[in-house]
Amino acid sequence: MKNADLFERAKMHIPSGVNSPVRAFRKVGGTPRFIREAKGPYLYDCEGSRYIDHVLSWGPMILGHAHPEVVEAVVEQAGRGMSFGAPTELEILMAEAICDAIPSIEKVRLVSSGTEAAMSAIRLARAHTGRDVIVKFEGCYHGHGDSLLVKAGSGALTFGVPDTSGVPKETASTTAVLPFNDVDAFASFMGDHGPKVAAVIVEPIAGNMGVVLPRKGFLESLRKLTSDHGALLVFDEVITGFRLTYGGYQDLIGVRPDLTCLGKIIGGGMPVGAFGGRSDIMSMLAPEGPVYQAGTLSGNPMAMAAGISTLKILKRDNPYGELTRGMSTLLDVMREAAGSAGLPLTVNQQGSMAGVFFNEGPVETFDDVMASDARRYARFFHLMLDRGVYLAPSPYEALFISTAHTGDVLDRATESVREAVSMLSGRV
Ligand code: HOZ
Repeated sequence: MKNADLFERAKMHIPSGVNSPVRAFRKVGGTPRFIREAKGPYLYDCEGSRYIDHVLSWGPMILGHAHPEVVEAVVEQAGRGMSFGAPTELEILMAEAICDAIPSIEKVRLVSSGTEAAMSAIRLARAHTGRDVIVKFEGCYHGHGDSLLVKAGSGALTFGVPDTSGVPKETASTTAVLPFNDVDAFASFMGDHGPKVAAVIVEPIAGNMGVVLPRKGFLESLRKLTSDHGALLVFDEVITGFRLTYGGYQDLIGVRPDLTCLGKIIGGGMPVGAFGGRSDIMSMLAPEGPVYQAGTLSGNPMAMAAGISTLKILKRDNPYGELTRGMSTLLDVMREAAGSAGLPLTVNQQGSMAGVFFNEGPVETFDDVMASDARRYARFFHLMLDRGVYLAPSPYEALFISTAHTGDVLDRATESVREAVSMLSGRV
């Protein structure tokens, strides 16, 4: 079976042949790989080619693919039933684990995706404050809910349609978009419109325009000014939750949001999302309160089994130091190779996630990201793919590693980076 044949067949009945736009490879060119299976650090496509996977399902597979303990938990649960549409103890275990790990979350509701989590958090914030305006930041992505798909990152940015069609003007007009990392712009906006703002939502580390770290004081200012103006602060930790520490990035920096969105790692690879925070706010959710939110598959037992076992392993093994060291090894080689080739390269790293930009740094804003050379990234992507390393097929996504990326695997990925970067400069 060929990737190209499957792609043609997929296009017959699936728009563009994919169920999420970035997968179509349009920003990098070429044929998407159709994955047959994955194990540890590797993906295997339908042609039998093996790739070291640095996408890791866009973040969730922090333990690598098909981790035996996670698989065992899922298989066991499958034997007991896959969906009940009724409460389970597993949901309580998950909620307890989240609330224990992230102190700002006093109560949490489980949903099926990060999109749902962000959409619901926004609805809750509007109800709680009785206000309509949402503030988001350029290049941050919070799923594809209508209010949040304005100047968004990820696929929306990859395909240059950050303002999607199909969203009513009235809805888009209640979302204000400000530059990420610009405290003055935020302070001035809040000075003018603060009393109308229901919530400010932010990825505390932007992970959907590559990886862009918050400048010192940025998140602290969001916290202070939202409190001053009676607006809620929502951290979208769908990517960062449990990726950088056992808990949220918020715990590393000591900024406590009112609401937090989670997803990815807490589902261990299964479709999951969660939003939680202050008890007085969360209590406004139906049936206790007037804010309706529901889902047949919310808290699904299979997803809970995968997520709980993933969290258990992360808590037990505390692999975060090792993950950071692995990523640093890879990136050091990347910087060194670019340096000796005289290639402009900026790498933003936080623990086991990173953004790779082909331009002079620093890359701290959306404009800096847009100034990076997307065509050079596409070339880099293919040079790496040819060497059996799978990176995100877009310059506006993150690079991840898992606990399975060690020893030989890391050596091979590192060697591939060295070769690919040198070839980019035309020296080999
Ligand atoms: N929004 C995801 C990355 N940040 C892409 C999901 C996918 O294409 O699978």
